Amino acid sequence: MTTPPIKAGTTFTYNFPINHSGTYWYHSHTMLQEQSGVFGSIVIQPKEKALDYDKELVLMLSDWTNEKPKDVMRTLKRGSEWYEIKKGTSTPLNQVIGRGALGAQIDFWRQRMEGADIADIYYSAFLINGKQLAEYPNFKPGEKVRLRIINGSASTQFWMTFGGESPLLISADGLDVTPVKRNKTFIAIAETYDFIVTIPQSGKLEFRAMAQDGSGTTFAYLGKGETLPAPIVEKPDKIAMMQEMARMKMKMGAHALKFQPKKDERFEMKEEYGMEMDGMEMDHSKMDHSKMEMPKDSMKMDHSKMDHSKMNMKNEPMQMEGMGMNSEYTYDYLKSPEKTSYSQDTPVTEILLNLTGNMNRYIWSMNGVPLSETDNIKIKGNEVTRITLNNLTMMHHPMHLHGHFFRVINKNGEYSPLKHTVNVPPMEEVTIEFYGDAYGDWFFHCHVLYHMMGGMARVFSYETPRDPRMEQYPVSKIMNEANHFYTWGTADVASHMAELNLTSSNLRNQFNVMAEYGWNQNLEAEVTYERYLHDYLRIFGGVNVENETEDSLDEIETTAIAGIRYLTPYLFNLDVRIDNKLRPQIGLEREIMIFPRTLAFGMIEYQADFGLVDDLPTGINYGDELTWNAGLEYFLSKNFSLMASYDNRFGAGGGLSIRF
Ligand SMILES: [Cu+2]
Repeated sequence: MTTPPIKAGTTFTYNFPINHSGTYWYHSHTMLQEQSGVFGSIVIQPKEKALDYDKELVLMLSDWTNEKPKDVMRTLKRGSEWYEIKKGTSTPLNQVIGRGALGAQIDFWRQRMEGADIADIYYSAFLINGKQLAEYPNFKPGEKVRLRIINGSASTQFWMTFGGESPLLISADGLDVTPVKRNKTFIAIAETYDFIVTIPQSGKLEFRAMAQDGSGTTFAYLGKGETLPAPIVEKPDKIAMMQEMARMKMKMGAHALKFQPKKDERFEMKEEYGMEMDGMEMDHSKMDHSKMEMPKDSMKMDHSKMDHSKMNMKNEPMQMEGMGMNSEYTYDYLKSPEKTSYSQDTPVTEILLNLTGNMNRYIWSMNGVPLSETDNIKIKGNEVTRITLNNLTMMHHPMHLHGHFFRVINKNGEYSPLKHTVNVPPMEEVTIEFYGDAYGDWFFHCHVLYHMMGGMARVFSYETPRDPRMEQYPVSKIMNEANHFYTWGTADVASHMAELNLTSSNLRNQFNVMAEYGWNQNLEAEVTYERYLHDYLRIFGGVNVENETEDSLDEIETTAIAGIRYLTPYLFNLDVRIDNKLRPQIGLEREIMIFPRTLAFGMIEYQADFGLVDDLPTGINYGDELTWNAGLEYFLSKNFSLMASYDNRFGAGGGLSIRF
């Protein structure tokens, strides 16, 4: 946030001193341009080559969608199931029941979660240097090649594997690490890893990068001849993940949009949500290793790493190994060749950032507050800032800080590696720290592009004067990018009725238009404005139009309505309202993916009339009206579904559902 955006057709020259070498990349930070391919690699050669290799090759990983990135964001905001269906990673109820995971599913629903989640977007292709399959046949047998691998994806993290003997990992995020032989390696978005591979005497070496959710793989081949295949990483099993999380009694559903964004509730949030530390004594003096034989399903701690003599919590925050499920995501294999710790007398400021998200509305935030509702976080110069990143979501978040390298505290203690991006696995905690020596305002954000645009970002400010060129670009402008309105709609055309729904929504505000018309001459239309008080609760007001007498349009009644809408545990949409004739109404709505591509939906509404405003017919002192419907929807494509339903006003029928 130190230089202005480059306007179309203009040129901007960046001048910066080269004070370190390594593998880096650049990309646009304007809206969703990065998804469209506005990125590239930067390689800075070392002054003196210290490592032994003959040639080098950049491998830039990326993800490609044929959709406009803005439509991708809109699809995520509306909560469509389509990407999961298209990727083959949806977990409909029949599969959940078939696997004996109904209990876990109900536990998820209770916490307003649909299920485990790894990646949200369907991609047409995953690419290496722009190709699904990149061939480099000109390397000669025996040559040592330094692969400079960059993950320039918008929202895809990869598992990398190599054919032949395990390669030598020599560098991460541009900086050298203590070389280590390593094959299967996870690369988060924005990370870079350098490996030295040796071209085999006969055959070509395969490099595989599989999207983390197993929805696709991209390949590179080095050399000529028969393929030396890379190990195949198993696809993750989302139902098993859900069962595991339910077994570990994780508390999910921390707010992504708090009731009072200005109120500091970070510590309460950390306490209330996340892993349940059942019976775990965190007072180290009381920690008795002999008693730490925990049941297999509970937390797995790596005892070898718990060296009490080194447990000076103040200077070297302890990193817990966390749950078994995420054990393959630690950075323990990264060790800096030199000490990275700071002198003991440097003052330390601690910051807690809970990573929070709401899949239903696709809002991402920190401490329950999206970027647009925060102030800058002040960073002190010449001091250490230590940040605890506590992930309270089901997803991985590759967190990136501009302008700094930070220490990622791991088992290597004083030799913990320096990085610019750190992946924080679901429900895990990672500590990073950096010394304040860069001045200006710096963006800190999740590098999943759609999470960043959903609000999972902050501005770190040294509160030094801004560059005068930035005058037209106040920080608030960037901060509001996460608060844009997205608009979507559906239209049903069926044998018994027609229906139109329109929604326009930003973080706190939503406008809805709904119109239903039954060919048997029944209609209902409604326009409402809603205000989100927090993730699950909104207040609304508007106008409702309905025909008075059944099967006749002779009398149309228009009423003003006001009420609350609430997403209940188990994912029911509750609507409680009253109209200007003082008639209360309660409604409940739910949809469930029951088979692949097949959604079941149902709605029930009950309105009571005590005759408080209009007189009831003589002899009656209480009137009521029950409305309900139920049906099925079968997804044909992103925009079309077949639907069939029964509605007690319109009767039964079927037709086409269009999403736009
Ligand atoms: Cu994220």
